[in-house]
Amino acid sequence: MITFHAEEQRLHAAHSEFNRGRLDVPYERPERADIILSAMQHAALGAVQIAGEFTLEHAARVHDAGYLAFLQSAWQRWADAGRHGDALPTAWAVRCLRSDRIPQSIDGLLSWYSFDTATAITPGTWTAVRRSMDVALAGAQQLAGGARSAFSLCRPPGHHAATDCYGGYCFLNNAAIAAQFLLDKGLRRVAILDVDYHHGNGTQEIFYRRDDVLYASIHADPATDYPYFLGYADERGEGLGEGCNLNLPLPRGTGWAAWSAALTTALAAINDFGAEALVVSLGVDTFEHDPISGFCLASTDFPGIGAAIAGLQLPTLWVMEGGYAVEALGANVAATLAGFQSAV
Ligand code: SP5
Ligand code: ZN
Repeated sequence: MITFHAEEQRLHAAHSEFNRGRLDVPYERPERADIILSAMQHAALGAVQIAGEFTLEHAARVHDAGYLAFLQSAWQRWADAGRHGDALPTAWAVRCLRSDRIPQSIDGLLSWYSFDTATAITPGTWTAVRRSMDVALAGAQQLAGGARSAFSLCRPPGHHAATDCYGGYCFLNNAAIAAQFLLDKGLRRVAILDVDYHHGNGTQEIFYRRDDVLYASIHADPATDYPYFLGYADERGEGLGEGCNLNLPLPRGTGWAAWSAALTTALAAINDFGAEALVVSLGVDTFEHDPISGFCLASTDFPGIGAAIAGLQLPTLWVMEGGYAVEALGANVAATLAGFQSAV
């Protein structure tokens, strides 16, 4: 399988993220992509290539136009206001406030379009985000050209980004943009399997009322874990999309036995849906030593994820999402893809 990446993905580099009452060094940092790239170069799973450039029209198929205009201009507007540090929101239009007027000020806009304090906009964020989208689309293009699989080494990740808001280290929803690209190339049904530790609230929201994309996710129970407000099992899709959303929340402490049972359930749903291609939102923050997560998968479990997914026998695009245990990140990603490759 070809791995796609882009150097400019490093340019998104925050100074800090706010968690638990303190500013931490960001968990989602540029070296993550370097580490995974190096692992892929050594894994001999196939060629490693720089992604070409795609137009923003692909993003506009799943994101709001005003949101895209905001993301492109946010850093400049922040700098024009005389700010130098990370651009972060400070207030949100929650239940007791008005949400019928889109603010005009940069501070109002940062709040309007975001949902957490851990996702800073920095001078290079937009360039990195655009290239991360290119990386996803380069992989999707491979599938559209008949490839059995491709790996899009995206950074920053995407699955928390919704139609018109960012958060969870995510700005453009790379997996959703790739899935939409495949539909626009003529596929009728695409499934997205999200194995990141966190629920992909953005992907769910984007496709919630549609019947051409099945979203299936295995993740930490939102009762205890980020993103807290979405990811429960009773979210099944709405309208046309009813039955096209499958959430499989699991408790903290879940290990391979229960996790792989949920994977079997998700794969059966994807098979029943009649998907013509699969996009995998690949997070390896399910790893037992991940610094922000609570599942207990061992490095030796990851090949089994890839092998089980190969059993679907679908064209499969792997899109990188989370995973923060940098010492094991490269090995865990390469092991997952190697498990897939040896089973196809
Ligand atoms: C793509 C992805 O995996 N995004 C995850 C975003 C999670 N952000 C909130 C993390 C809260 C971490 N709590 C700190 C635990 C320190 N031990
Ligand atoms: Zn995650």
